[in-house]
Amino acid sequence: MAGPVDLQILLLLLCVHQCQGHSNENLYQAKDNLPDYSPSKPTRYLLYDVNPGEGFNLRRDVYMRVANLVKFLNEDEPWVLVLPPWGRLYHWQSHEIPLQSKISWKHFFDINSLALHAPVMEFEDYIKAMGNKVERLFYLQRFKGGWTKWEEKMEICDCVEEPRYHQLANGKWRGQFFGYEDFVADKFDCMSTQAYLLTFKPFLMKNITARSVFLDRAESMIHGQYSEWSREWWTARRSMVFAKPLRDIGDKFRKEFLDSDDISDKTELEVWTNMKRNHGDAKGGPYIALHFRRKDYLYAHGKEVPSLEIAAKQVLKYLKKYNLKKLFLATDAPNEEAEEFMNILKKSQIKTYRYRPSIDNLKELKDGGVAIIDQYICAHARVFIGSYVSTFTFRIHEEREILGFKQEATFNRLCGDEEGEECEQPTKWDIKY
Ligand SMILES: Nc1nc2c(ncn2[C@@H]2O[C@H](COP(=O)(O)OP(=O)(O)O)[C@@H](O)[C@H]2O)c(=O)[nH]1
Ligand SMILES: [Mg+2]
Repeated sequence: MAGPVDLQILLLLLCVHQCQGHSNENLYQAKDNLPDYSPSKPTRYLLYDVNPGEGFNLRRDVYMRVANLVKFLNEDEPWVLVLPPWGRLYHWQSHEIPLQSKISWKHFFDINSLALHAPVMEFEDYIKAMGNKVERLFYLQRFKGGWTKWEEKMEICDCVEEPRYHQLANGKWRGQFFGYEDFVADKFDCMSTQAYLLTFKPFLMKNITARSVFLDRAESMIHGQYSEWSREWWTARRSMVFAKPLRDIGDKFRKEFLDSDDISDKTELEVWTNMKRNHGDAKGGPYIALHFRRKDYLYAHGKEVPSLEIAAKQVLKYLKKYNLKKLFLATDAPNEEAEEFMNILKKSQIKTYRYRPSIDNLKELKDGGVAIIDQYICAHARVFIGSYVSTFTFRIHEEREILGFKQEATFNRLCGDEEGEECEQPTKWDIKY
């Protein structure tokens, strides 16, 4: 039987074999490639997409990585980040809305705020400027044979799995491209990567001359050690301000049903680059907000998702502790399930509020807009309770860190029935400026 060392050599050979047929110049070595600075270069464009199975809130994290890459590129060369249109997400299932695709970023986020961090443009605007194509397309993949040891490396290689692109008779490449049927890539390659996002910078500057570059499976790019990266991560995060129309709807709901407004709650927004709050500056509206993740989480995290009865019991305890009477509920639960939960709380004289748009509003806002309004209202509560390892919950934690809430009012979660009420609470994710 092969020992670990033999196995490593074997895997290495396999990889070399796998990559044969490509010239050596495809092998990219980070250390040898320091960028040369030339201030008069024309603007270049970075496009990206994410594994189709990923949800809305992980995609927001991938955006932060790519935005930081573009920010760092701009220290030496002008690059613009092209925002991947939203759509066809697994969770966006409202049957009232025919097709949730080709949704621009301005629908969900404040583009001017994003642009204060890194230059960005919508995909539609890119097409107007550069046509229905991108010059180079890289499908990021793991190294065949997996990880041997951690070292940064990137290599243009044969595809490890069947890629979601195919070549047309004219030599161009077709793929999903967010549902834009006429969009093509001039040249397509699979690229094995095991690298921090900063390492993509010299690669893009030195090894590639294309004006436009598309990185698919951009979630493979990693930020690096959180201890070294936390400031950059939070700067990108702070720039992701929700779109004004969504905030306005959230504010109206807060005022109308929850006696909550920014002046009394001490949650006024400023331009994010000027905004710096301490823990405890924000007070929040007189309600508790709960993000109760159900649906696929019942199967994926059954042990940590409580029954409705036990969840209600936990919520009542929080309401009592903070002397509050109102609950705001954000959930992906089917309606009947949510109603049942609310009825349990009603028996204890607790009034539960949910944001429920009319069908016309839903068509306008789309599932993503409703999700953001839910997150926004949760972010403004006196106390927040979230769901175990939900990225939807994590984005609310961060929003509350930005607003300046006390951490004990933010980093709470429901405990599963078997876990008991003293279950491990979420890691406190300190904001860094
Ligand atoms: N409106 C609304 N949608 C939710 C809520 N919880 C989950 N969802 C939907 O389900 C998706 C959850 O997927 P994701 O963003 O990946 O978060 P995660 O799966 O909880 O980590 C969200 O993007 C929403 O579309 C909620 O409280 N309110
Ligand atoms: Mg998810």
